[in-house]
Amino acid sequence: FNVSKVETKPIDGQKPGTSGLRKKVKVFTQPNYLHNFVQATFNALSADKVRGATLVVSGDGRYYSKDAIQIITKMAAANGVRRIWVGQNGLLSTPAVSAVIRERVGVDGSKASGAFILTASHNPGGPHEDFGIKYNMENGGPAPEAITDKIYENTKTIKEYLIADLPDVDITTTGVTSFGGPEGKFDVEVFDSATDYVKLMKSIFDFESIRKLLSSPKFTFCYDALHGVAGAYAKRIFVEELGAQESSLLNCTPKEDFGGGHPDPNLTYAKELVARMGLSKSGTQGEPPEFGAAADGDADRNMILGKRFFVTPSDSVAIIAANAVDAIPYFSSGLKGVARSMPTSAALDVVAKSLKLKFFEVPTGWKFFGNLMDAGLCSVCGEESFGTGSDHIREKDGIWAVLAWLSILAYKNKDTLGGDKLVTVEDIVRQHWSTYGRHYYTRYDYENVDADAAKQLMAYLVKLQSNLSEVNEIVSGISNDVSKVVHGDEFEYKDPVDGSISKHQGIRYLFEDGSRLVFRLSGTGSEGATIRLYIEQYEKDPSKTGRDSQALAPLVDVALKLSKMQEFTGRSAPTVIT
Ligand code: VG1
Ligand code: CO
Repeated sequence: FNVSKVETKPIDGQKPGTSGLRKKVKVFTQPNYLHNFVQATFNALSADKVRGATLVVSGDGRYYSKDAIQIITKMAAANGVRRIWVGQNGLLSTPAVSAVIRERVGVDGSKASGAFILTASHNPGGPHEDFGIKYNMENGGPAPEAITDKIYENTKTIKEYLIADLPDVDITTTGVTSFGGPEGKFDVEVFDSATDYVKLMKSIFDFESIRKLLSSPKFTFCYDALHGVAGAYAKRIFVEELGAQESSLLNCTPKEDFGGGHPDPNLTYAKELVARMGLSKSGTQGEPPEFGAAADGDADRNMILGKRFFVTPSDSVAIIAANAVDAIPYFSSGLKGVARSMPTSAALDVVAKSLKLKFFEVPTGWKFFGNLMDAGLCSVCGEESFGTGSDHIREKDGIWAVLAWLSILAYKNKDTLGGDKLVTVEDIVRQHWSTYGRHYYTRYDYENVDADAAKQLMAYLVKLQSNLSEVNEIVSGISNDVSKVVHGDEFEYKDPVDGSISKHQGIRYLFEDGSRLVFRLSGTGSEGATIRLYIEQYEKDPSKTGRDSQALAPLVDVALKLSKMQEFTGRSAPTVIT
């Protein structure tokens, strides 16, 4: 093949957010838009990570992925990359990409040093919806800010990109296609999307004990991939390896437009699963399964449900951490430490304290956990946004979280599966609350708010936070049922491993009784601004941990009035509550 240099000009707005660059498909398909970003990425990496390197290119299969894979392949060849690895049909979940970078050995013995992941995660897909791209490094984790900043700087000065005149490569069948270029050979290796990931999961969990649980007539199961890429793994793992019935899989055929749905595993968007689990307001058809779970588009998120019971993601990571050593072989020699993102509830903190584990609070986004894991400081971590994971890879992992829960259920039921009483998801959570206390928690999202209005609201909160007596005066005027604000700040993080500092990571109001209000702007939206409001209240008294989430009502009221939410945004209600 031949390589050409194509002249181009900078395009505005190519700044990677919390998890890569996410925009509407019609933005990505503008002339040179993807090309500029990909070349800017190559230029941001050190030469040895490009020339002669092996890179993975795949994603959640959303609309425009197939075209993007061909473009990136041609640009990689032109930039001196030696090999491109593609999951069959371009499909690899985000956690599987991380696993492939870390574990996979190519047919010729090669190892990958990075990946372009093509996904906009939980955002809808299709010609009028979102596309996304992010770069992951040699450790399998998202590029750190030093690299994403460099990529963004490069997009502002780019003048040309390189592209090879390769034919389109068939990505529907596995095997290697080789080409000869000006600098020698270039290979495209297409491989099965699930093999490496399944192998890794089998090395972490006791599949035999999970299989016993799933085959017990007392235990019923349901998994909803929301037509995302998790479907490419669900059948292999849950049905073929673990013996679940095929009818327990919902929406497990990956689709370019996620079947027109919003592939976000929460109580609002995973409607079918929510109804099956008996949690829908409109009632249920028959007896719900004992366990249900869902994934997002790229399968790094998870939602865990019991029969008529929702497990908050903040509780989920705390419960996994509390039980990991007993229930999951990978952790049998102990946890190195645990970590959560700042807005995630402090349920994990209480577990860490009681088990005397190292504990870290990092900014939102998975890239901050990676350094801790690489340094051997953290085994289990999670975010309130339905993300849970461990140091087996450097991304959050939706199916791992489900297997972790199934392992805990198998462990808790190991002596009693033959009897008639099952220890349920709800039992496990209530037991956890009575031991550690309960963190009531809710998140309000205001999507597609006018960007200036959102900025003003945040600026107002930053200013207000510096004067606690004024804050407390306002708070006491709103409600007598909340405690006093004792601290306010803008969260800032110093990475304990490399010393890098991340500023402006959200505004916090901390209350005397452990309650918290957090406000931050989303870094993953593709339109306007999204304001996230996180509300949390701690209840230690076991006689009070059974109340429903109405317990939070006074604090919600304070949050909305204190921030003048309606005044700034014109919104009387959030877009989504999780
Ligand atoms: C959101 C979540 C954050 C998560 C990120 C990527 O970011 O809040 O916790 O890590 O999405 O998840 P933001 O900046 O919009 O709040 V995914 O599943 O999109 O890779
Ligand atoms: Co995701």
